[in-house]
Amino acid sequence: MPRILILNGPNLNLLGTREPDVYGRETLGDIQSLCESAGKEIGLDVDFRQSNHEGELVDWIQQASTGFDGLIINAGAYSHTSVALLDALRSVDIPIIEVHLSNIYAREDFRHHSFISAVAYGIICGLGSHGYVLAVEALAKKIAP
Ligand code: DHK
Repeated sequence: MPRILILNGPNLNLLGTREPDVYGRETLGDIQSLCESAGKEIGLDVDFRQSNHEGELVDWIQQASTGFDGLIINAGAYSHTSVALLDALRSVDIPIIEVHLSNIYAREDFRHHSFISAVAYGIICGLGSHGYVLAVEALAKKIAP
């Protein structure tokens, strides 16, 4: 069965209580369950992780080359700051989708640029948790069209 890795960056562990007007009331655990169910339905094995630490995310991205067929990433605030994540993603030869819960283009100017976008073949933002499910479905089609 194809395997995909879903990575979540800093502060996403606080979903449910953090700025619910922006990020919704679902927890990261809820989103994990949605992704796992979507994966099960399509026939994708989903490995879902979160870290507040840039270096740990870099390590996981580097490891994604072996054993994973695709990657979904919501890098949180590191999307807007991290050349290290961009470089790590460039070293990985699997399809990447960038996801944001909120519409980053309707928010502060500093959120309008994402380093991740340069290496993603698709970007989903503003659709809340449903964006993750759409990303799982899109990645499944990309991996096994
Ligand atoms: C999540 C964050 O934590 C922010 O730093 C980003 C993103 C947006 C989201 O919408 O999922 O700017």
